[in-house]
Amino acid sequence: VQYSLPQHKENVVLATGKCQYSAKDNVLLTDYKYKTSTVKNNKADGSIKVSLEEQDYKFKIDLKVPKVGVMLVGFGGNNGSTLLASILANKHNISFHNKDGEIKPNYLGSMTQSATVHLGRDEETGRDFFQPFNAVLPMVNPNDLIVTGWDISNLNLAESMQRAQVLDYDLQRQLTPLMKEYTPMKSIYYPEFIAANQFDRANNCINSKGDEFTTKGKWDHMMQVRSDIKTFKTENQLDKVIVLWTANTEKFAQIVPGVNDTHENLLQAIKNDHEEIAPSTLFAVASILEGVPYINGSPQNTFVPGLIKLAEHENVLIAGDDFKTGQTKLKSVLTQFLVDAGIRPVSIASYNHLGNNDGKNLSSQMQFKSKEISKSGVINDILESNSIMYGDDPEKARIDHCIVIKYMPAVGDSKVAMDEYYNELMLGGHNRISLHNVCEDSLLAAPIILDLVIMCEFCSRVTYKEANDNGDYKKFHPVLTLLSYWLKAPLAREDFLPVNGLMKQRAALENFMRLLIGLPANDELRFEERLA
Ligand code: NAI
Ligand code: DG6
Repeated sequence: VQYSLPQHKENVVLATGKCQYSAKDNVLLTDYKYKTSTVKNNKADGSIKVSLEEQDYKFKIDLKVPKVGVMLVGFGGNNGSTLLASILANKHNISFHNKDGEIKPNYLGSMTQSATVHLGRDEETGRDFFQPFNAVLPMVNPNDLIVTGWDISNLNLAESMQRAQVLDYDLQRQLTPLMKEYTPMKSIYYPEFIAANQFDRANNCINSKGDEFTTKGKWDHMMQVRSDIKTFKTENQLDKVIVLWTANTEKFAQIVPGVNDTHENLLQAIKNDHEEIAPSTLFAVASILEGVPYINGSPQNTFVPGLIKLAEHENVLIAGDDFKTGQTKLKSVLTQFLVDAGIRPVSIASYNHLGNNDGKNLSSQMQFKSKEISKSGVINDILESNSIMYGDDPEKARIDHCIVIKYMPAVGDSKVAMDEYYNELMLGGHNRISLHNVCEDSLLAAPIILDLVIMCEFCSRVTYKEANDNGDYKKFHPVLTLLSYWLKAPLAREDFLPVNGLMKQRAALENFMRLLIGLPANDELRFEERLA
């Protein structure tokens, strides 16, 4: 089986014996035996019964890379402008100078562009062989993404980039002529959902007359977004579009029975101009009704039950919430390491201060609350995995974990995160780990946005069925939890819990790529070395 990788100008030859290539449809068909185990924990007689389960699946991967458009809500923000700048710098191969010398464009921080997958042992050298993540199966090249978006602020993207103060001046200078060609589309601004200190920014809104904003006509606002999506898709002759929220953090919406609990109620509530309908709800609904995947990069609970049900009803991919960039990414590694090493975290104090517009918005209590919820939950499943240290009741497996965020304009986008991990050791000892982490928020977030888009698109080209099923191949469940690696508070489908540990999330992605080319999950057993 052989296929080409457009981004890499090389061919992959698969001799795994599990794959077939169909030239007629340009698809790869792969057989995979999924093995898992279930446990019956019988507390009455103190026994634990472990059973093995196996299921044969067939996967179909469409190898044609489509032309993809990305629509960012919050296009003119720090993340939005940094993302566009990174694409244009790479696409036009713009090098620039800073005090360290010449910097060539790159996509560091993007797992799909700058990390690798373990494929096996090199026949000749005996060393492990690693292939770029995006060179296992054909993926969209970020340089080919067509980008647009909405913002409540009317600055063009060159001005937004200057306002963001993220990139070195020499790069900004070279990018300005390209960036100024992009202007955000008008957006929806309902003042009560974001901090009052954002009011001055709102001069590019479909629901305003001068300084007056109306929250009446929510259905029409949603339909305007649908129309923007349709127009963008047609004018750019796109095969696919993905919408991603990287606008300000909103306050949490209340879950109100009869309003946002079912998809029918949610649509009716939009028609009724209900006060719990946020701008992000309208963007998500518009995307889903257009059959376009929607990703939430902020912490607010856009995915109320009615919205998840709408995505299920329309069979459209959704993922969220809140990009996992600096402090939290490290926390989901470090806490997992401690707990898996049998060291008992007792408390984690997480402080951060930042001076960008995100920090300004989060200085308001309701918006901070959304972020606090998102940042607090990331260790729960890790603690719950260890009954020796935290007891049998998962609901009670909690430690002191405080989140503090302060707005400090002087540090700009260079968010400073300080964490103290206080851990219990053997025989009453304690260990204290203090971390000081200057995150560079938008330079960490922009590559994550790329990964979310690229992997979301890739997953939409993979379908599956049980091996004995003669019917059609099916899409993945609309709640695309494979994207959890990039998200602080991973959205889980009903009856499932989120997985936060970064290494588990990474293993899922790596093994997913491996299974699609007929390889078993990476188990690190390495028998060739360990057995006599
Ligand atoms: P930002 O404040 O620079 O950008 C947000 C943009 O959204 C602004 O340009 C604002 O005018 C616009 N906006 C606000 N409401 C809007 C609406 N209804 N429609 C369209 N545009 C609207 O913030 P930044 O730093 O770009 O972050 C964006 C979001 O991503 C924030 O919610 C932040 O909490 C979240 N986030 C950022 C991370 C990072 O490391 N940079 C990590 C995790 C989440
Ligand atoms: C301060 O916590 C502001 C937030 O928007 C964060 O910068 C962002 O959520 C990234 O957080 P973390 O914990 O992933 O670095």
